[in-house]
Amino acid sequence: MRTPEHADLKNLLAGSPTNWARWGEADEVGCLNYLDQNAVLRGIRTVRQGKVFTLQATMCDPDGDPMWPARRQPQRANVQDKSTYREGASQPFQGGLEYADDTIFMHLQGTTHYDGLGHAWYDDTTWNGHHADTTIGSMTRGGVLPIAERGVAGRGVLLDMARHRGKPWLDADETFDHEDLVACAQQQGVALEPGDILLIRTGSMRRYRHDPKAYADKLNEPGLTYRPGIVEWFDTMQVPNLITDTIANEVLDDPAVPAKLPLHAALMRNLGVVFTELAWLEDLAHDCDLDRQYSFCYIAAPLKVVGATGAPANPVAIK
Ligand code: UVW
Repeated sequence: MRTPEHADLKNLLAGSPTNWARWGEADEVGCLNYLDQNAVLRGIRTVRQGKVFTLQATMCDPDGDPMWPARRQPQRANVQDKSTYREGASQPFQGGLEYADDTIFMHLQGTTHYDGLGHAWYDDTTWNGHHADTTIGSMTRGGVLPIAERGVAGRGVLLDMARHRGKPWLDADETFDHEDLVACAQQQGVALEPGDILLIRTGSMRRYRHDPKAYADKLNEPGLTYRPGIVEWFDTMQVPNLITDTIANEVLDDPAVPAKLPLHAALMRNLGVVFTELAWLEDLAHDCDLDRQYSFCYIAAPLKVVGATGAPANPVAIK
């Protein structure tokens, strides 16, 4: 039973911009279309120092990995190693070479990952107007494969909201909006340009590694929140890809907003902004704080998993 204050996303987002059909009815990569050859070269032109940062969070950490509660921790296991040779279950190759192998069981969204544009929907309709039945069993529209095949490259800009607010990490339910992002960029001395890939650091990964139990006990991450004008801002800025160090790229619960995860609806489903979640931004952010270079060449591609709603990635930032 819905309470009277519960607003349907359909009502909340009535009149909000969409990019459906903008790049054709068959499009499955949305705002990645902004990353044309000139945009890639614009990213490459930011490289001045030769510093490389990898942005995937370590996975299968003995202390656990941050995870949406409905998802299980990844489980990696050796299926062959020195012990299987000792037990006689494996035989060395002729000449004596032996090897180790392992398997993993994981949610494809169980570490730093890209989501396909059909990953989240409302009103039975996904990105570009496809029926939500296209998600059943295997994604026949808006899966992660088209993103994986295209790849993502361009000018990335880090907005370090935690440092901007003078904290090691934002509080569990702390929110910010597009105006805060602009203020953060100004304080950092970086000019945001249309087509920039946005990386937003809340410090949540650091907070998780500091105390995983406290983090999981009160799971409400900080993050972007829905405010009038925010969708228009993303649209005007032509943001192709939003990357954060949180599970959902937006605050999980904002009492001032009468619907959950409205930015999945407004940005991913309606505008076609590609989401990357659970990124490790700590090393990059520390370096940006030291050298004050907050723009870089960002390059990423998720794994090419046919039919998947999302897939892991280890993005790279080069300064
Ligand atoms: C949900 O928010 C449900 O999933 P994700 O964090 O992968 O977008």
